[in-house]
Amino acid sequence: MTEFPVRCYIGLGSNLDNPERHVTTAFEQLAEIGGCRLVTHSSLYRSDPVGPQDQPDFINAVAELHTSLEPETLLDQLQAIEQRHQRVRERHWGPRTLDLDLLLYGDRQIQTSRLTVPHPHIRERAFVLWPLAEIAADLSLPGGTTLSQWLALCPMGTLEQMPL
Ligand code: A4P
Ligand code: MG
Repeated sequence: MTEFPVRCYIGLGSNLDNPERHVTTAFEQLAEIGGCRLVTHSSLYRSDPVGPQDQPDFINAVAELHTSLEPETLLDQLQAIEQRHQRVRERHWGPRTLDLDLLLYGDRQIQTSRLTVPHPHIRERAFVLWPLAEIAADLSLPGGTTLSQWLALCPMGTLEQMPL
């Protein structure tokens, strides 16, 4: 942890063009970012789209990354990986080949023009909270709550853990 002192969690999502492949390839690409170590990642999860319904189901997962990069430098690296997946931004909450969200950056609360951390919608999204709980069940969150408290308010809904 000393070389890469900050523990981060990254949310991965895809619903286009073989989503499982996009997400599993992204695990490998996260592991290759300089200044970071990929510690673990969750299983893959399938769920109905949140937001516009006229799009395919999503595959989601969460990865734990330890890093020495500053938050916006890490965001640059995440966006570079999205670009390698031919990510096209067409509509808000619309379909995408790969979305990488910086969910948590240590216990920091960040608000800049490019970055809001914790990611603004985490606490109401089963497709983030349940994969996070798989790899970090005892997590405390900035502001003094715990992941268990958020999970208690967020049913799994259509979320399904996929077999390995
Ligand atoms: N940005 C600000 N904070 C962050 C952060 N913590 N991590 C900025 C990453 N980026 C952050 O992102 C737009 C801008 O947000 C970036 O340029 C960055 O500077 P985007 O990914 O281009 O925009 P978006 O995808 O339209 O918005 P966002 O907020 O990433 O979408 P969401 O909230 O991820 O929602 N249903 C299911 N079942 N599973 C899903 O994964 N995803 C979405 C997208 C909708 N429905 C879904 C899923
Ligand atoms: Mg995003």
